[in-house]
Amino acid sequence: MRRIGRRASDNNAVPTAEVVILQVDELTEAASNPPPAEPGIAPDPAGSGAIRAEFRRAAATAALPPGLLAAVRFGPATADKPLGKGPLRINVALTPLTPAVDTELWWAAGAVQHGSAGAIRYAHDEQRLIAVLELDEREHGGIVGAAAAAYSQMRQFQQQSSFPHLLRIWNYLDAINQGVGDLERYREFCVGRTRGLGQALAGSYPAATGIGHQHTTHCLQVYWLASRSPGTSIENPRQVSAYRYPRDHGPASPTFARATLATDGTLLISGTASIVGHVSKHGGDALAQLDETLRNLAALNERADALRPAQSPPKDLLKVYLRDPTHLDTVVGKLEQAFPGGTAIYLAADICRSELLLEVECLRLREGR
Ligand code: 3EB
Repeated sequence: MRRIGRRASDNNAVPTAEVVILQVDELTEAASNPPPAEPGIAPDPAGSGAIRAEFRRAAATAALPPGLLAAVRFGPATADKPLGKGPLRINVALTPLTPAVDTELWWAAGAVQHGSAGAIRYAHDEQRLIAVLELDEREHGGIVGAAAAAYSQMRQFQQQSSFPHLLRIWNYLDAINQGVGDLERYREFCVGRTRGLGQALAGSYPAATGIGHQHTTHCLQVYWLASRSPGTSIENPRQVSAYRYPRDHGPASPTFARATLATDGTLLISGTASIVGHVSKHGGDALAQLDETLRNLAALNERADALRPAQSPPKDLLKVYLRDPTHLDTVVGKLEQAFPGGTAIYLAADICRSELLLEVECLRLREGR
């Protein structure tokens, strides 16, 4: 992955070899069965192979439409996770706060294949791969061991993958603020993540989210989007890069970039909060935190705009993580104002620093829909 912004002194250890993934039970899904034209849905209008995603309500997708790479549903876990048929299904154990949308659909570019490798389940098309890894902390001696195992497995999988370039990672864990000082579970997660990654990705981190469940699952869930072609990491001029946070924020820095710009012009913005420099701002004031967060998002969009040609108006898919659901009304109006034409999923969730009340991530699509 190329980098923009602050310089990294670390080695770039990203594997670039095109090697076939070890596939346990790869199956080809009906390439000859193109998705039907639905109102408002054009699975790949220009045949461009660009990233295409949308938010929907699960009730409306009880039977998922064909042509999907993956479906990420937010809410209580459903019974079965069928393997080897249909899109990759991921369930994230966070409660949606509005009835409007609760499912993130990723459309496929071309034929979909899927399989598993160890605990990793994945699906890929001709351009990209989405994979998920869910580990029970109790089988790894806690969050440090689970994070180390997850990231070690991801690293090995990605190093052999035909889609070696990580664009985006989502991390969800229990009780993220439990524990004091360096024993806070988020900081322990960071220690395990660094242990599992080693020098892989150093200097070319992808965008990420790190968020806490509000009830016990015992599960560390990591899912990621990877590509055949490298993205460009983008940093925020208003913020210290997370991987350069000073020691006060924990023994191991968070290993993510503020955003990744994919080769198709899609911008994947990390979980973004009210942090300026490396310091949390506006403790206790949700509205002020939202304003600061919006300034951080605007700075990232501005950086990305300078790197790619003007295109059709963007489509923004936002996830808003709220520690306290009573802040919902305050946040919705302001966010809709800041992202006219955007779609948001609001989720009850804990944020990685206890003073932060909210976090917002954004997928800025450029396919003019
Ligand atoms: C921050 O800016 C807020 O640990 O992967 C945002 C996105 C945050 C990703 C991660 C953490 C992570 O430091 C927290």
